[in-house]
Amino acid sequence: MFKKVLIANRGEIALRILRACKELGIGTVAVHSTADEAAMHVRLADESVCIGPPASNESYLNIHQIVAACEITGADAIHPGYGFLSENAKFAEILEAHGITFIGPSSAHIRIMGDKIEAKKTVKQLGIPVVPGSDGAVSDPREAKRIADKIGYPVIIKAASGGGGRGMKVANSASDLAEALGSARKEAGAAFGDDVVYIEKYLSKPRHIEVQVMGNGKGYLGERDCSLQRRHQKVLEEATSPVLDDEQRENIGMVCAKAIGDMGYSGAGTVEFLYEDGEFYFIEMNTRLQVEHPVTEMITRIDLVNEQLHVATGEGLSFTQEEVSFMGHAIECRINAENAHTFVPSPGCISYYHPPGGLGVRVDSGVYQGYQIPPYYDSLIGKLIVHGRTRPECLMRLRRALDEFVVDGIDTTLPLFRELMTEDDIIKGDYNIHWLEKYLANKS
Ligand code: MV4
Repeated sequence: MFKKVLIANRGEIALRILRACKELGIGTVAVHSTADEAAMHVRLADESVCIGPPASNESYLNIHQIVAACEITGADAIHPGYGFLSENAKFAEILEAHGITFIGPSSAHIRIMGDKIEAKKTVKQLGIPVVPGSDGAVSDPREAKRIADKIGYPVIIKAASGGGGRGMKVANSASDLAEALGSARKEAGAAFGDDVVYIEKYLSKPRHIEVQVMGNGKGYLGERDCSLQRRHQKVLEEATSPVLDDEQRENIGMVCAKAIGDMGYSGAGTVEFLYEDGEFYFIEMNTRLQVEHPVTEMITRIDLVNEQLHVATGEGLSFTQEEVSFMGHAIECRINAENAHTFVPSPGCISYYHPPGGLGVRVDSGVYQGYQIPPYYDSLIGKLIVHGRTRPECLMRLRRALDEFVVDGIDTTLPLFRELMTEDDIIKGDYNIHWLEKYLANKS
């Protein structure tokens, strides 16, 4: 096992990784910006290194500073968490060249999945069902029309370097198509420095369901339903999906596990699908540990970060697929330092903090009473994850935990979740990717 791991992240995920390292007796190195001197991840780590000023570009994204911190402290591996450098193929490549283990897949796999056209081609060949569309890049409006006529309208145009919803355009008919193509290319060029786009059939009311894969083609850990989102930011995630049965779960899980095995993929990964009318359609693959991984941990009782560490040393997974079972139901609420109605960020001092506890309740957070939330980073300050034997029991417990949770001094999204717990569609699990935005629009 590694002797010392450097955690190239901050906030709740840095704590999550620290905890897994401590349980394995691995030494920990925190890195931090000058704005994060009082952050919990710095306090809990065995050692810490200041890597730069508040701006992420100069600190948490500063590859040279992070590699230097690694060499100074003698850490033998880096866990990137999510966001920041977690899906940066160049970073993984530089670590490979320095003989530092990147706790994640190879730089080659990160690069393939970062190109949405390559990703789709790759997984399609390996038997994963994809959204019908162009086989590759499309730049000529006449070719676009030929493809759209074949797959049928509406169609969606997406950036090959995109993801997270930027640079997407929907065309409802042939008369919209040329303009949608032009504006998608222009937006993609401006946002990503790459104007390559592709075309897909537009699915109008899908759910977003993602499959957790792990390691070496032997592990799939079920799915998460992440359909409740606002502006491409997930708000609440649950496992298992309220709309899948055991047979569907096993089928899509096996297809994904086999594909990543054939690919020689190593580490944690998420295969993202849109799900509509009983069918799965691949859209993207994430090559990192995700924010919402705890719901999978709660229903499988498997520590995903521990497994990542074991896979990264070459030891492999601690479980076989036969040992994996899905028990009960878990829901995660993302607690952001934001106004629950306007979603305006709310940095500042947490004057009082009381997290909930009790059976089936988990809070992953890096904050504490008296902590000053800096304005420079993502507004996620914690996650409330609740487990129950059934979905109704989970909801009942979540309502109770939300009532116990007190965060004073700043605005948080907690009031939104308390509201959602009384909504019929949420209670029934009857929602798609558009549900939350429609709900919020109707309220105001
Ligand atoms: C789509 C789609 C409908 N049809 N693709 C948005 C983010 C990007 N990762 C993929 N996205 C979508 N792709 C087809 N062919 C609708 C979305 C989409 C979406 C997907 C997942 C979660 C939330 C979403 C919100 C709006 C649009």
